[in-house]
Amino acid sequence: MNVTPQMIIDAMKNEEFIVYYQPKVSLLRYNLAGAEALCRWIHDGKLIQPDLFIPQLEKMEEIAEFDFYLLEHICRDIRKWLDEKLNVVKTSVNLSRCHKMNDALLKRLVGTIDKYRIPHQYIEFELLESTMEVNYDELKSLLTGLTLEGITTSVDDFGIGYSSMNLIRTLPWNVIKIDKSFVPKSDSDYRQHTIFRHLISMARDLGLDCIVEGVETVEQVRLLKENKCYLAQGFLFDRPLPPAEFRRRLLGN
Ligand code: G
Ligand code: G
Ligand code: MN
Repeated sequence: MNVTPQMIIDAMKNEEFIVYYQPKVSLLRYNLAGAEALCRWIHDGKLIQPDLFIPQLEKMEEIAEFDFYLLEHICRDIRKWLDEKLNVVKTSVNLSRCHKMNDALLKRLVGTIDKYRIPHQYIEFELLESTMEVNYDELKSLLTGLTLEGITTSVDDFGIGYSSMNLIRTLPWNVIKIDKSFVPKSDSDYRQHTIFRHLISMARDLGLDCIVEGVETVEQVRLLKENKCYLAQGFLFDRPLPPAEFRRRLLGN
């Protein structure tokens, strides 16, 4: 699909983007422990998955406005659920690495969350592992600012970027989200198992929360628990759910 800036601007204006919510599950009691907000695009009557347009969008300036647009929608949903007195859970919001990581970004993120009077503990930002282009000092200042606001941050897709170790050595993250490609698919893959085990224990020893994404089998759940990782997100539990369906999950929570 060939996406142009104008298409994105029009789609935002026409409210064609919607937010799905994928549950994060606690493996201690199998209850709802959080959610990740993931966008979908209803274009010409079809539901378009983000990997068909986000990579192109990330090459355009519009990605910044797009993230804010999504954040507004997410805050609006959470406000509605809070008003309904549902047991709201922390929702993580993907933040593109293309933003200019400055004070203005921090102010606008917090400003949006506050506009909807969302208590800060209900929001987390997921940032992809840094690539070479990210300015380290700016990223540090953004993460520190969010921490001071009581908003948690998570390293998304941990393990597949270029500079993972450097990124977690000195920056104040709260959560490491292990990329789905690191989840062992068979018992016999020694290298895969070893890396997986050590990623989880490293996160724990650093005092970071650890969640594994892409959990698809009962066997993988067993492996997570064996390694004392008790948070999972994946198709075994739920796919990303439309808001009405996710709301029903909150009702039962
Ligand atoms: O299901 P999934 O196909 O939902 O998402 C594919 C990719 O698109 C994910 O890697 C996710 O980080 C990215 N993505 C989904 N929603 C958003 C969003 O609102 N903002 C940004 N920047 N990326 C998103
Ligand atoms: O932002 P991030 O890359 O973490 O987005 C999560 C992506 O992982 C989304 O595209 C989501 O649909 C996808 N995903 C979530 N659970 C599973 C799963 O169990 N298996 C696979 N293959 N993909 C998943
Ligand atoms: Mn993510």
